[in-house]
Amino acid sequence: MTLKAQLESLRDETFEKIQKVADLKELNQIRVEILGKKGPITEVLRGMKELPAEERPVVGSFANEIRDYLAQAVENRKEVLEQAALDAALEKETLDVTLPGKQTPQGSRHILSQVMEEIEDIFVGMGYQIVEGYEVEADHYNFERMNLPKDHPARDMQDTFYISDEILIRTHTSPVQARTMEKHDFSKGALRMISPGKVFRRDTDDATHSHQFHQIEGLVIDKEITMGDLKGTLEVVMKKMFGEDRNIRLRPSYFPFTEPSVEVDVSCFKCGGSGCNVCKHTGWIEILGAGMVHPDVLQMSGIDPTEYSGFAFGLGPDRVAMLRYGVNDIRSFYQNDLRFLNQFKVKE
Ligand code: FA5
Repeated sequence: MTLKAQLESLRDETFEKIQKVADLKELNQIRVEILGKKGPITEVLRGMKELPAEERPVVGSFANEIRDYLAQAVENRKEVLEQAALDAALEKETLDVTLPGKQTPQGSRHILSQVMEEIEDIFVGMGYQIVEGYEVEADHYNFERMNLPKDHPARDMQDTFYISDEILIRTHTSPVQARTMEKHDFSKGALRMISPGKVFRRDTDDATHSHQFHQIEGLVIDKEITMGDLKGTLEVVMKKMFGEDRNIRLRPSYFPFTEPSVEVDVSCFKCGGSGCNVCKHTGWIEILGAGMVHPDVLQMSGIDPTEYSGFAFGLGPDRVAMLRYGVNDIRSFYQNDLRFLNQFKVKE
């Protein structure tokens, strides 16, 4: 067989092989075998020096032609196989864009946080600062500085968990009053603050009592603050919270840290005062405790009661939320039942 015939049959056999191969790895093997440095075509080209001079260019260019032809065939086959592999992968990984997406459950602020933030916004709008207190508090601030010395009978109403004789978990947010008063620089103006937070008491849980609940403390100290300022402030706040038609009334009460002390009622937002199940047919809803800061409390915080006076109040936002949303058991707020909590879901 002539060299030319040999090359021709090599071309045809290889071409056929290339067309049949179904795998990219095998195709590469064929390429290396036939077109590589040790392949038959390179061998022919290498053996050309044995040929008579006039045949060399003819054989050389024919061998080159075959090499280019086969290289192109490999390239074409490679494209076909790659496309087929891609088609198969796409077929396997078909994405149905009409399927419903996976739902990621999204949380929302707790209803009590929402109510507290709403009350905070009202006071911030009136120029109050928000002060954070400590949930683990000293007996000194929780009781003594609030005019409740160790043997005071009113301590019984606010028993709590003691970490040591002097450290407890606070029973109200009132200790923040003492902590803020002793730090305030009155040369820079009046003190106007609120302090929201958790408080804890040895109360038996029932529909309106929880051993852990929230309070929002309020305190204003300046020269010539009167009971009129307290009443006016609370009236504005209650109207913002429960509607412009609301009225408030003050009833005498007792707290060791205020003198005089009052309980504040707001006219019922459901019946407007005529009597219904929300206001227990009285027309009024008890909403907070308040009073004029006791002179002894001012004095203990280094403030001269002959020069300064002030008012303070303590509000229970859990009870506000209960009234506002008709929740008849305070424990619902703390049981983490999503069927209950999701009713108050807000879009953040
Ligand atoms: C106080 O704690 C006073 N420190 C409030 C105060 C501050 C008066 C400043 C004057 C000046 P009292 O114990 O009444 O007061 O609680 C205040 C509010 O907390 C109540 O009106 C009620 O809304 C809420 N509260 C009290 N105990 C519980 C409880 N166990 N569960 C839920 N809310 C409660």
